[in-house]
Amino acid sequence: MNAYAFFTRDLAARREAVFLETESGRCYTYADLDRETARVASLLTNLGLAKGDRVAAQVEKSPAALFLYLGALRAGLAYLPLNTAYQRGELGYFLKDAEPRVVVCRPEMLETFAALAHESGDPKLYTLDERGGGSLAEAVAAAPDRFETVATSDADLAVIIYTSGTTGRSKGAMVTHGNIASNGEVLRDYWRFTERDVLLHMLPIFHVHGLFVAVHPILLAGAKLLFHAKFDARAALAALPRASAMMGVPTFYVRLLAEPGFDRRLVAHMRLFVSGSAPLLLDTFAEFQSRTGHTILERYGMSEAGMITSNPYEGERRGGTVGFPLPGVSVRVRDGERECGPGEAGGIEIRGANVFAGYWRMPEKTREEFTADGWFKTGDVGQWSADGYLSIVGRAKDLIISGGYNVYPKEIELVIDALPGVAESAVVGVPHPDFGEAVAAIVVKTQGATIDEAAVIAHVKSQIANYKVPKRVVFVAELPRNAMGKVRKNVLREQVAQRVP
Ligand code: MCA
Ligand code: AMP
Repeated sequence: MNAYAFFTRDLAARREAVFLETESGRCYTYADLDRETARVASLLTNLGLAKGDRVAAQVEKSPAALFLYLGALRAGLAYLPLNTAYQRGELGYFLKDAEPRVVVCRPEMLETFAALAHESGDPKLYTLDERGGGSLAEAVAAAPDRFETVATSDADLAVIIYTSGTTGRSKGAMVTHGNIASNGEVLRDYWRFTERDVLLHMLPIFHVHGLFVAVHPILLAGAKLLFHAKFDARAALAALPRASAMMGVPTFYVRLLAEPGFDRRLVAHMRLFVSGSAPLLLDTFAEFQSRTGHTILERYGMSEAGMITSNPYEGERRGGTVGFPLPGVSVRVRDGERECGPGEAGGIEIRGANVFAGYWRMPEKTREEFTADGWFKTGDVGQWSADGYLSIVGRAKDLIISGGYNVYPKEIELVIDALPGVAESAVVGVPHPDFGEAVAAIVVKTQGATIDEAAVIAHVKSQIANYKVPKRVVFVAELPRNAMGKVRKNVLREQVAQRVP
């Protein structure tokens, strides 16, 4: 079934209910959702796009951007959301790889995309600004507001999410209608969303957390979103009295706790706080509990699989753990071929209707990431407790998670190594009070080179997304290596940890 049709199957009964309210108080009902997504779907279909064709978007968060996603879904097209921090080089790769037929961008990026379009199949370009204006808005406004949702099967492609890889090359995770429909329904039920809920939505909508997890259960429940363009602690304090639930990355909760006005009284009426995308530190978990009386519910997921495990709604929410496998999701922890018992660390492998269909045009890579018996290897290292709670105790993949964004060291090392004066570099994640982990670079100069920290930072900033830029650059005479010649990143991590932030 088409996931949009599934999410909105009760829409006729709640047309006048508010689906989304913006920061400035503008409301969109479920009837508006129906009309706006019909217009998007009509426009895209009338352009000749057919099932499976890609629609890419690098736009600011706005109701129109959300309707673009849901309209593409409704038309059976594959939506490709792009982080607004991505720069030209990153974007060029995504467009060439995915070959979208339509690209929607911010007005100030039109020239960049026009230049890239020539090398990637000449997609049709539209603009959309943060207020919902631009050539897309004009075309959508002129399109019919009725549309018969395109029938799709569970296996049909709904979204491509690019995730960086350990080699520095990004992979497009193919997420299907069946993946998002099943996961959305499980989350609505597990976290008990009903039409009475009001979710404070401050996450970006170009990743799974903000686009799927914080939207699909709301649609299915007929609930309401308080839709803010970005996270802001003060704005959250002002909005929380009208909300019943909130979802965020750990940095959101760290920043809320830094606000003196964030107290028990302000959130006494709240039903649920959910955290994910990165480890929630035990300190944050405990301080939140003592300050507000609420126990944050931590869950675990990834782009390739949506949500995998969750702490319980009722029952003990245990800090430092990500709870139990969600209904319909199987999780095993293995050390090689052997299943680990409680207290033993091993690779987390998963199976279920939530697991993606593979990496876009990378059959080899896809095969590598699945076991012979069909389980997806997450690259996370986990451990069961005796009573069945899963903890994430490490990562087999060389990955840094900063403020909920994934950063693969290899990609940054390649950029730094290309700078004249650099002999080689190593990038590691170090503890950071705000972002959980921060990117740090260790650089070896070529003989006689005069580059400094500012030059390295400026160079990286000019090439790739800003959240990937090292917060600190440290120069050393040589990189520590093991007998195999591999850089000993754990040694470097300890050496630079004291020097960040
Ligand atoms: C911003 N900056 C960052 C980050 N965000 N640096 C490191 N890590 C970050 N996450 C830097 C910018 O480069 C900039 O530096 C400066 O901070 C200010 O930027 P600004 O955009 O104003 O920052 P902010 O508004 O304070 O943003 C911080 C944030 C944001 C609110 C924590 O990063 C955020 O919303 N993160 C959520 C990420 C997320 O949704 N992840 C879900 C992935 P300069 O000025 O030098 O340029 S989905 C997922 O992981 C799976 C499926 C799951 O389980 O959910
Ligand atoms: P992404 O590729 O952006 O979907 O990020 C997925 C990764 O985020 C997972 O593979 C985990 O490493 C990490 N992650 C998500 N939720 C949690 C959590 N609650 N605790 C620790 N790591 C998490």
